[in-house]
This record gives sequence, structure tokens and C-alpha cells, in this order.
Amino acid sequence: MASADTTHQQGMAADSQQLEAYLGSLPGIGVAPLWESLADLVPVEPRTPDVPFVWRYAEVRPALLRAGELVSAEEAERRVLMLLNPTPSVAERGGTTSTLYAGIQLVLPGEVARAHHHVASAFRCVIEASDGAFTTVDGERAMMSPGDLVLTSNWRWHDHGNDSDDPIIWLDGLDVPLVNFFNANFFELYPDQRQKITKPDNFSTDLYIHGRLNPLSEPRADKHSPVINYPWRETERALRAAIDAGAESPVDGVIFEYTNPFTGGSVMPTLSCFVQAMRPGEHTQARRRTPSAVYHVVRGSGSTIIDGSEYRWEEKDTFCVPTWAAHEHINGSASDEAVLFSFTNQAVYTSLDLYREEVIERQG
Ligand code: 1HN
Repeated sequence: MASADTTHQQGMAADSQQLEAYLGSLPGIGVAPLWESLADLVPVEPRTPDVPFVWRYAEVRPALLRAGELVSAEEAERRVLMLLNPTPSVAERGGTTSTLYAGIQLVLPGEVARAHHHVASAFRCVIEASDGAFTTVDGERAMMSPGDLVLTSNWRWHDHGNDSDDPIIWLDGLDVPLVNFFNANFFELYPDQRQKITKPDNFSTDLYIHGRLNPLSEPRADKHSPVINYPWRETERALRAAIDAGAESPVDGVIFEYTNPFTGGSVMPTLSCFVQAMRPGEHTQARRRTPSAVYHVVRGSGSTIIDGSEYRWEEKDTFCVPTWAAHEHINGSASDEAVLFSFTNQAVYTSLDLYREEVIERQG
């Protein structure tokens, strides 16, 4: 007679065989057991496939100029090198992070990047430009200078031109991975290469220049900022005033969000844009937050410690910080300020009640 113990083991074997057969039958009816996936579906803390990375301008710029020799703007539609996250599943979707797209675009003298529009919203943060480079958005030419932030929101017609003698190069930021996640993208070409110009150059920049005086001639724009170009000269003036006033936060140094003048909220519903300045030698407090971020170094050099590893950056480099990664910035110069432009989907996270942040212990 078998002992109680053996009987028990036989019972287990029979059970596990039955369970295996049962599990094997489930895909055939289009179901799966939640109990095997629950911990992945509802992690204790946010998880992400994104990894930190620094795209070095000293490497990207020559590669982009080479593209200028090999591919015309006409052939390319947009001559851009995408800044892809090293994680293949993210890169496959054009992701710099899971929810953000960034690229570096080149328009050579005399070229036109023809007019089109799409549901995905975009901005340009200008890296190199001489007088005569511009983007036209819904009938307004926005002349572009280094440091300018130029918006091409959801479904606005936009084409780029360069009547200067030098290449124009900028950082593109888009919400493409997010819009495509929602399967909500549409695209359409304008009937001509260039759209019709219907407004004076820099119309919206001039109209909203005060920042607290809104023109009553214009319709209230709640979702997308009506301002096309946020010029660097004004940004720099604001940064300087805040630095002089001592308006610093221990986490970000002096920081501003670019806003929609009608709402005071983000410039676009899907993209939030920021600019910050750090004093010489400043080492910020560490933080983690749910939205991932892409940073672009407008000025200076230094490093960012991300989840315990230090990532060095130089002027004009671009780097990403994944969701919920601890990060703190260090201005590596003892004499010069460092200025970082950055963008996130913060407005999306906030509106969906998904935004969380924590200020934490420094790692370095
Ligand atoms: C786009 O339309 C532009 O208009 C730049 O300059 C980058 C990346 C993905 C999809 C559309 C542009 C883009 C893009």
C-alpha cells in the first residue's frame, strides 16, 4: 500500500498535468490567466524599456551634413536623423523614449522642406541658423535664430525654408510615439511645395510679445498655443532676470515652462517644454517623475547622474531620462552657467492623473 506521502505526490503530478493541459487549451479560445501576468501588468513602481542615452552633437552633426550631400530635402521630405533609444522595441516605434520622439534636422541654403500637416504635434529648438531661415506655419513665416522654440501644432500646415547662406540645424521634438499608441495619426500633403503666406513675418511672436497682454482680436486658443516662435532673446532675458532675482529651485535651478498665453498651461496638450539655467558648479537635488524627458544642452557642459550612472554632456548634445529614473544635474563649469532645454509629456500625465514626482537623496 502506498504511503500517504506518495499518494499526495501522485495527486500533485496529476494536478500539474491537468493544469498544464488546461493552460495549453487557453490560447485556442483567446484567453490567458491573469494570475500569471498580474505583477507585470500592475508593477509596484513604474517600469520602462527606455534606457538613458546621450546623443553627441560632435558625432551627429557630421553625419547629418553627410546626409545633406547624399539625400536632397525633396527626396527626404524631411532630412532628419532620429535620436533613437538604444532599446530596439522603443526604437522600432521611432522612440527617443517610449512616449517622446526627437531628431536633428538639416535644411541647406536654398532648400524647401515641402508643406504638409499631420496630427502629431511638433516643435523645433533651433541649434544653428543664420538670418533667412524660417518655418511657415498656417500662413505665418517664423524666422529662426539659435535657441528659438518654434511650434508646429496638431494639423497646422508647415514647411521649412532657408534663404540664408548657411545650413540650418534644429532639434525636432514630436509626440509621435504617443499619437501612434492611440492610433490617431493622420497626414496630408499641401497642394504646393510652399504654403501661401497670409500674415506678416513673426506675426504671433510680435502679437503676444508681452506675455500677459492677450490680443482680443484673436480667438482664444485653449489647447495649442497661438504663438509660433518663442524667441531666444526673450527667453534669455527671462532667465537672466530670474537668476538676478535669485528665483531658484534646488531641483532645477532657475526653470521656466514655455506656456500658452491664454491658459498659462503647456504649449501643446501633448508636449510640455521647459528651459532651465544652472549656476556655475551647481549640483541639483535629485528627483524622479513619471514622464520621461529629453534634454538638449543649449549652453555649457556638465553631467547628469541617472539611476546611479553619470552621463556627461557638452553644448548641443541631447540626452534622455527614462520614466521614474532618479536624476540630478551637475553644471561642470566653475565659471559659466549651463542652460538646458527639455520636453516631456507632463501635460498628458497631469490631465490623466498619472503625474507623480519625488525629490530624493542625491546619488553623487
Ligand atoms: C515632421 O513632419 C517633421 O515637419 C520633422 O519638419 C520630424 C518626425 C516624424 C514625423 C513627422 C517636420 C518629423 C516629422
